[in-house]
Formats: sequence, structure tokens, C-alpha cells
Amino acid sequence: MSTKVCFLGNGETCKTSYLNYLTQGTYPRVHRYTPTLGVEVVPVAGTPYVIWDIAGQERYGGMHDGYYIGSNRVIFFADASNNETVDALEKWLRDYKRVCDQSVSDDMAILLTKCDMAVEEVVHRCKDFAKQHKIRCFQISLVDDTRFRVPSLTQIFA
Ligand SMILES: Nc1nc2c(ncn2[C@@H]2O[C@H](COP(=O)(O)OP(=O)(O)O)[C@@H](O)[C@H]2O)c(=O)[nH]1
Ligand SMILES: [Mg+2]
Repeated sequence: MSTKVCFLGNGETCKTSYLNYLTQGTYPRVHRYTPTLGVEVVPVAGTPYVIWDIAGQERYGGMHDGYYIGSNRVIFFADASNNETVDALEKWLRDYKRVCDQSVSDDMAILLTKCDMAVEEVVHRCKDFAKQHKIRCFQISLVDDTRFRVPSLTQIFA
């Protein structure tokens, strides 16, 4: 049995970068952004996890709800330098729960990305959100992963 994991969050919050890090061990090329179109479904070798990397932009996101069906886990992404992406977590959580109404907070995690350029206030607001909803929050950076450790999916959903 495989475990479906949805990646949700605004555009440029490192969903695809984290996917590539997990599956290929590659680091993002900063200043190079390629938006995901629709959804990419990628298994993580040696684990039961299959990632559904879903486009964050409304203009490519015609059928978000459809992508959530049958999801077992979810990771919400926000950018530690961008308040808007933290504000949007509320919407992403609501969207997801509308479809996956049995989900519990253990099935969910927040990755607060780009901590190499974190703004303190943004980090605080994200932590508050996580606490309020009892969702675990990990602060990561894919360009400085010695300072901000990047967990594997197994570590996230331990
Ligand atoms: N500063 C910083 N930039 C990052 C980091 N990880 C990824 N990026 C950049 O941020 C953008 C994220 O893009 P992407 O992963 O495609 O975001 P997605 O739209 O959520 O899939 C890219 O331009 C990356 O080069 C990071 O840890 N720190
Ligand atoms: Mg993407």
C-alpha cells in the first residue's frame, strides 16, 4: 500500500524544490523558478510515500479539490520571508479539510521554507498558526541545510 502525500501552498514556497531534494538529492538553483503545471505525482524510492506536488497558482489550479481525494498525508508550505504565504495557510488547510474531512493533525505538517532569509515576524505568525491547529512545523532551508536541517518524510510523519 502506498501513502499519498499532498504538497500544498502558494507558488514559490519550495514544494517542487523539496520534492527534488527528496527524490534526486538535488539543491535548488536560486533565482530560477519554474512553476508546476497542474500536478506532478512522484514516488519516493525506498518508502511507501507517493508525492502529489500540486501547483500553487490559481491560474493552473482548476481542480485542486480533485487532487486531494484519497490523500493520506499533507504538507503545507510557507515561505519564511513572505507573510502572504503564511496567511494563505488558513485557506489551504480549509480547502484540504473540505475534501479530507477525516484527517487528523498527525497526518499534517507545515514546512516553513527559506529560513536562510527568514523574517522574524513571519516565523512567529507561522508558529502561532501551527500551534493553534496543533500541526507540527519544521523550519528548513534547502540552500543552508546545515543550519536548518531538512527532514525526510519518515521524520516528518514519525
Ligand atoms: N532563499 C531560498 N530560496 C530557495 C530555497 N529553496 C528553494 N528556493 C528558491 O525558491 C523558489 C522555489 O521554487 P519551487 O520549489 O518551484 O516552488 P513551488 O512553486 O512551491 O513548487 C525557487 O526559485 C528556488 O530556487 C531556500 O531554501 N532558500
Ligand atoms: Mg512547484
